[in-house]
Amino acid sequence: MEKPVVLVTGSNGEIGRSLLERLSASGRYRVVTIDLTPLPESFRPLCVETYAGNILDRYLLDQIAAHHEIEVVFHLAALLSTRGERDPELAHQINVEGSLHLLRMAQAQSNRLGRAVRFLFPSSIAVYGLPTLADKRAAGRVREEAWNLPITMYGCNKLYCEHLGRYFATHYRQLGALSTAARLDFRAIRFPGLISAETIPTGGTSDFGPEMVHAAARGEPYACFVPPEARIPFMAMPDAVEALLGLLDADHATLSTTTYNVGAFSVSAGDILARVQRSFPEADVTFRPDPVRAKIVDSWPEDVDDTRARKDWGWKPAYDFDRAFEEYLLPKIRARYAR
Ligand code: AKB
Repeated sequence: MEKPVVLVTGSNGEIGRSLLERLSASGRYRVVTIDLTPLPESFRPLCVETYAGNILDRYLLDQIAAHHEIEVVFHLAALLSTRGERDPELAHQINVEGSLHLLRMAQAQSNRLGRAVRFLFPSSIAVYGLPTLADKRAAGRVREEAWNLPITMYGCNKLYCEHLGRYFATHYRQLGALSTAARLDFRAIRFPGLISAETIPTGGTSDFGPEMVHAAARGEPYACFVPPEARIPFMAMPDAVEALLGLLDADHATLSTTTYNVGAFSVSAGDILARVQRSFPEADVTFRPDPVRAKIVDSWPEDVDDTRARKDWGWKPAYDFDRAFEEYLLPKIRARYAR
């Protein structure tokens, strides 16, 4: 039997590249990708087909769907929180209209195949909005339903798309479709800030974590845009990819919701600096808070309650803060910059 086709949007981004490697290592799928920028040569052998194009191009999406029997979609393409504040309308277009196009395409595929296409959507801690630091401290680890009051366009977009996905999965009926039409199987994960050894993020607000680590490893000075006490949850990239695959593989019957928190470790910018200095004593880091970006980080929770993901589909991060540094970030980043 042919392996199922997986479509990855935003394949050239941070999560995308790690996911492609992991999907290829699993040997279970044929991977098709779409990203605005062409995939680097080294990633092409991991895919059966790669498209350079825009997810707002419905004609292109229809073409992709016509050429492949897509059974799984990882819709990773997005404009992140800092970039989204610079151009909120563009963020809305990409994050909401783009997601709607993908959902519609996947729904049509479900109907065509006669079974539910699984649609994996990376949401974010940006859907939360704690109005004050006192609220943030008092809230501690937030549950999925709490504080859904985002202060960024990106956070609003992610929260809305979680609902859009839930709507497609539970209520949507295409006009004229047979009552037996298969519904989309939508599953979302609210990711914390992600730290990858391979790539440096762009346009996000949790970027201060990975930027500090990479700058120290490169021996470059870094001006951190949040104060040392700014704290949010973070996760090492391999855990983020495992979370996506864990939720993908979960039996639908075990899922009590369409959207899950996942956590790993909660640290402040000062904690990250202290850990960086242990490995790179020469690290030249200063704190120069940017009021807009610091406010966004202040509005995000200190930590998330991921009890539901642990219970429903066995989520458990492999990397805590120390292990993420010792066994993943430091060895890989050192090797990367030595090259
Ligand atoms: C961002 O900073 O915008 C993202 C996120 C937390 O979703 N990394």
